Amino acid sequence: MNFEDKVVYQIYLKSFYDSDQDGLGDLNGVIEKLDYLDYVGVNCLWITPFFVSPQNDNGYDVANYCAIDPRYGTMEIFEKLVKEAKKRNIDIMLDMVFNHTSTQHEWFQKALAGDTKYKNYYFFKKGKPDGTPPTNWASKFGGNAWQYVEEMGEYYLHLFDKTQADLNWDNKEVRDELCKVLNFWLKKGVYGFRFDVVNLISKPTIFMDDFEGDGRTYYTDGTHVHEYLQEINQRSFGNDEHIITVGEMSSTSLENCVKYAGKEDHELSMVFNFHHLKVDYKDKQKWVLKEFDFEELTSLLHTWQVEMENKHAWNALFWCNHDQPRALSRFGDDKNYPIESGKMLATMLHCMRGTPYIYQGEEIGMTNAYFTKIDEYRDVESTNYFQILKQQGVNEKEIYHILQERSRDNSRTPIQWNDGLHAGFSKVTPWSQVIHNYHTINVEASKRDPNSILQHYRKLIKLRKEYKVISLGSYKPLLENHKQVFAYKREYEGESMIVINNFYGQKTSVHLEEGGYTSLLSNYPKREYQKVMELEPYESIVFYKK
Ligand code: TEU
Repeated sequence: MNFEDKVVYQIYLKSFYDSDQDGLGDLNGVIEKLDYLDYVGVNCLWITPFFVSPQNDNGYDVANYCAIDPRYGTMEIFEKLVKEAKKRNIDIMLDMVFNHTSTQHEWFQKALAGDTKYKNYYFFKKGKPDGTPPTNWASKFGGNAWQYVEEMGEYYLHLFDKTQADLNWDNKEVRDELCKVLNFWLKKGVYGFRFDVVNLISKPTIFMDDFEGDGRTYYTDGTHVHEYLQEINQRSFGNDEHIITVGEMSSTSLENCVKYAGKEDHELSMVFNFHHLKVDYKDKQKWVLKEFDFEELTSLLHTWQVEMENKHAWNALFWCNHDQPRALSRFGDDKNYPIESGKMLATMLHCMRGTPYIYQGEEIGMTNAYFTKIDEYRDVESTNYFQILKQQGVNEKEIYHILQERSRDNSRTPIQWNDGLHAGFSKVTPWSQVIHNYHTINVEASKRDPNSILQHYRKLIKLRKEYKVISLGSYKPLLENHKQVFAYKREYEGESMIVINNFYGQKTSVHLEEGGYTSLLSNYPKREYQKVMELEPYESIVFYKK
């Protein structure tokens, strides 16, 4: 295994850096910023999809897996990126969206034209006798998950947007095609893959209505999913132990993740699960707000840490991605304690057992966008839900409040490189508005300030490289019943580390075990280890002893 010492940086390409002044980030923009990424200290980049796509879901609707969307660059530029990154010991990880294709994909177009071979690549079904869709399943972006095709008199399945048709993995020809895609990119020197919603690929043989939920119990962690992952592993990335793979697992279970990311199971290197990011969903519903439940958050994190370790499986650690609001605005305090809470969230995550992922902008303390007008929102999910919530009778003020907390656009705004025009992202108006706070929150300012969140991330990454206990140590929950502190202990061959994090803007105290520890990192002036410690708002300390 080689992924314990990795720190992955996620690039949401469209908003990273615009090198050709069209308002969209691009691959050449990544090349231009490689020195910055090297300065941050990361050694792997996950780049969100830049393949040919109509961009109805910002590239998660792929029309050609082996060609680059000209808006993002060319194959030559991509090859240059791989080479230039390698020079800085940075690997490239691609985002494979294999649960569905765009309806613009040649396969789907041929299916529409009546070619049976390609119809079998997807799920085309007759409606119920009364003409309604084959099942009552809901699309994740709102509405029914089946789209009617008039000319065919049939529906096709789309768990996401209606322009994202689900692929039929039970068809071996589909798996053959997808393995070809993986091998194509491996030959280009790619060293990793993130697989989009990959636990949704095994659909049932009989499609039935779901009277209790939105249909997910029928296709999540489906019957053949482990078998299919083992197969693609064997036929592509599994032949090189250096390749890192991470599966995005939607509404998954611990039991399944232990297999997806198990050392002996030959499926994937690690998994993203989202349970810890639903602790502020009321009754598990994304569009209903509630304060985050600290007890639920900490007990979930502890349980997954402990159980994954017990079963020799590996975690992907993350707070943020392009689908989640900014963690600083969500679990920290972006108004009163932005620096303290930003650093606390970073420390807490980076010292746990697993591979940490940094989402672009997180390292400089970027906040939610807090857009106030619907035409500032770009995401299909947000614009759909704006209407859906209206139809449900929610008043407009409340809808905006919900979007400001939950919209995926919150984390998709351009990176704030400096305090110049369009935050230095582009010289022309960007596709999504720059957040107004870029005058103070930006990369240049963070580089200058020795006390910035960015400098704290750099220290954390450095510590991971220096202290094996961070990358390889065992994990033990501490202070489990504390109402505002999340703490744990890591141990490895005689080294121990204690990490204490106050999650709130109020002071508190903790009782610790016998001493002998020294402080490695803190977000307040350095502190001595004591058995009883008073913690400042959002204080976070890493103690170490050998
Ligand atoms: O996301 C999968 C997913 O289920 C969510 O995180 C999704 O954004 C959420 O349910 C909406 O509330 C992945 C990609 O990361 C996302 O950007 C794509 O839109 C989606 O798959 C479809 O490919």
